[in-house]
This record gives sequence, structure tokens and C-alpha cells, in this order.
Amino acid sequence: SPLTSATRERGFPKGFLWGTATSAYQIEGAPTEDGRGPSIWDTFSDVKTNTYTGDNGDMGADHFHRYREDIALMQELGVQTYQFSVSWSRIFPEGTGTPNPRGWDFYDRMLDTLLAAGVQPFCTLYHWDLPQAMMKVGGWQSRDTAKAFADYSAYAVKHLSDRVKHFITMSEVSQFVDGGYRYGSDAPGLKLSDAIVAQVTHNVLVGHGLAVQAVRANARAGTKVGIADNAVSTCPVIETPENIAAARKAYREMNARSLTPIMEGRYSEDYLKGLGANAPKFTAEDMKLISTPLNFIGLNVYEPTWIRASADPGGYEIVDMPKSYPIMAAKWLELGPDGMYWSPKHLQALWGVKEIYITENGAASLDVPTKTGEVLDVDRILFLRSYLEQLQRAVSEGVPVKGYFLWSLIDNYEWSDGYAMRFGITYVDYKTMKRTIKLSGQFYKEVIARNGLA
Ligand code: PNW
Repeated sequence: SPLTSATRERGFPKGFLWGTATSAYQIEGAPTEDGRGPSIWDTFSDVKTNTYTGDNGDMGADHFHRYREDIALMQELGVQTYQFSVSWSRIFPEGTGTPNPRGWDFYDRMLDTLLAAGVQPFCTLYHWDLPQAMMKVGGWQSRDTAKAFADYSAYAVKHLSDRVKHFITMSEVSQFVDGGYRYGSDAPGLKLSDAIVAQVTHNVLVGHGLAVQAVRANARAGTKVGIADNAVSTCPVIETPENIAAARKAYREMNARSLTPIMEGRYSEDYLKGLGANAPKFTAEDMKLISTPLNFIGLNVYEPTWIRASADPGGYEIVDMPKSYPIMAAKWLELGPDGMYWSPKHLQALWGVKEIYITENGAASLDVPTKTGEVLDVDRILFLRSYLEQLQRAVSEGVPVKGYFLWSLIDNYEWSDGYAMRFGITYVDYKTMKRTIKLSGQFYKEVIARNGLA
């Protein structure tokens, strides 16, 4: 083993889970195969102007047909766990009602192969691809969708629980709500008022709570359930006690739409005051449902939000990014490894969370293959190494992060940014669908092999 005493302090705890993540619409392709119904992403990406060069998920990375190859990649990398999502409209083509008998065929084949390869599955029930049929009630504008989501979740868990021990109800509440219902940049492409968006957010949280209960009611003993949240990663710009306290306060307030109500069972006064007349309608029962205790919290860690203490005592302020701030190939993805330390640190300090996973972390690079076909994505390695150093710092201080899922195993359909934006540690040649592990994949393989950094 290359691990020597000089490098031991760069290690991770024994049993730390190293993984990769993907989502159904982004990789599967096969949009009508085996009776899959349309999702809002099929409809949205049908409108050419909605996405980069009109790209849609019809092919994805053709994972539906190449899952064996992709699992072989995981074996080559040595990953121990894999986070995938189920396409709701494969199982219920109409969103509700009669399930499609062939809907599970692909997931059954995939899971059998995965388990035979010794890779442990984490299953996300909802990663943005709502069945189009749910738009008859306005999608997440209606509580009927929350109810339908719980029914689908119950059915899914009954089917999967013999093989899947970890369920994630949904991925990135605020991201899909804002993209889909506020800005119209993601499916279903709506631009609605603040009041409706606040109600949509609430309905989604209710859907999460109902799904947690559906998992608990239908899973085998020992099954764990959580959520994957794109929490705002508030980082003290200089690590003084005042700035750290400010960043912690900001974490609670800036995550008022998902983490805070999930952990505390109520919306914060500041959140409701900020919304005023646009505040959502809710009952005490809703808040109990939303805060149904979870077994773990998943954090997606990408860009940081820099915070310092403000002049008024106990206050905080955001330190804006200067124009020269370093970004990755995706313009929104500002470099900020500190978030990988502070987000789980705040989560533990504020709410005593005992089991945390990093459910996504990764970066886009321009990834131009060399003449010999190598992809030398040194920028992605720089990104990953700097974030993993901060994760190591967190776990070495006892922050209970139990695993890490790199986004993503393979290049895939990056939503409205299409296929041009590549997040994989494996390159996909979209003409031939050939997979090639990038230099960053070799880096990650080395991290996993030594359970730590060099
Ligand atoms: C996440 N932002 O999306 C999603 O869960 C993935 O499906 C996606 O492929 C991945 O991260 C990379 O983008 C995000 O603008 C999209 O801050 C945008 C943002 C964050 C996350």
C-alpha cells in the first residue's frame, strides 16, 4: 500500500463509503422503452429553445442499454456505492393509477449486476423527472402531486427494499422548484409568482414527508431514508470566531426553505416575515410531516457563499464574489472547497445530525480528448482534491460524514446545458457512446484505493 506514516493523517475512517452518482433522465435514454411514460423533461426539452442547441435526454448516455459497461467502470474505479434515481414515469406512466408491469425490468437487471459487482445502491426516488401526466393538476402546484409521489414511493420501496438499504426521497428541492416554477429554466418551464413558488416549495416538502413515511411503512427493517439537499454552503471568509458564528447563523437562515423546516418542524420567523403576504398556507400537521425524523441527511456541495460578521452584533453579511473569482467550466460553479468542510460542520453543530453523506460533488471541465484519446482534466482534479481535503478535515474533527458520491460517474445530459457541459470522471463520446476514464477518474481511483489523499 502506498500509505505511509507520513500520509496517515490524510486518511479517511475505515468503512468510509466512496461512491459515484447519476440520475435517471440524465443517463438512461430509452424514453419510450418498456412502456415508459413521458416526463416533464421530455416535454420541456422538446422545445428547441429551452435547452442548449436543443439537446434532449432521448439518448442520455444510453445507460439503459450500457449499464453493464457502466457498472464495470465502477468496478475499475473501485467505488463501493452508487447513487441512482428511478424514473417515476417508467413505473407509473400516468403518474398515478396502474403501474407499468415492465417498469422494473431495467432496474432489476441493473441492481442484480450492481450487487453482483459488490457495489451498494443508494436509490433516489425523485430527481426532477416528474411524469408529464402530473401536470394535469399543475405538477407540484398541487398537493395531489405530493400524494401521488407518496403512492409511487410506497410501491417503489416495496419492490426495491430487498436490495436497496438507503433511500433518498428527492434531490435538491430549491433547485428544481426555482428552475421549474420561478425562472422557467428547467422543466416544466414556468415563471410563477413568489406566492405560488412558496406554495410549490411547501407542497414539495409535504411530498418529501409523505414519502419518508411511505418508505418507513413499506421497507424492510434496517432501511434508512434521507434527502439530498443543495444546502447553501455558508463559509466564514476568514475563520474568526465571529465570522464562524455569522456563517452558522446564515446557514440556518439561508436554508429556510428546506433544511431548517425539515430539521426544526417549522418555518423560521424571518422566512415567513420575508414572504409576508406570499407566505405558503400550511397546517401544524404539515410541519410535523415535513420534519419526520430522517436517518441521514445528504448534502450536495458545489459553490460556496462567503459570509462575515456584520457591524450589528450577531448579524451576518454575504461577501460578494469579485468579477475575477475562479469558476469551473459551468459559470455558476465558483470554486470553494471550504463549503465541503462548513456545510456538514454547520449541520452537525446546529441540529446534531449524526449521519451525513455528501450526495453530490463534482465539476464541469471542457474535456477535449488528446490525439490518443486521453482526457487530461487537471482542472477537475484540482477541484476534487481541494474539496476532498476539506472533507478530510471535517471527518478528522468528528463530523459524521459517512460517505461521498462524486457527480458524476459518466458524462451525461446536463439539463438545459445539454451535452456540452460534462460532469463525468468518465468521458462519453456521444457519437460512439464509448466510455473512457478521464485523468480525474484515475485520481479518484487512487483516493479510493488508499482511503485518503496522497
Ligand atoms: C445538480 N446551481 O444540479 C443536480 O442535482 C444534478 O442533476 C446536476 O447534473 C449537477 O448538480 C451539476 O449541475 C445543480 O446553479 C444545478 O447552483 C445547478 C446548480 C446547482 C446544482
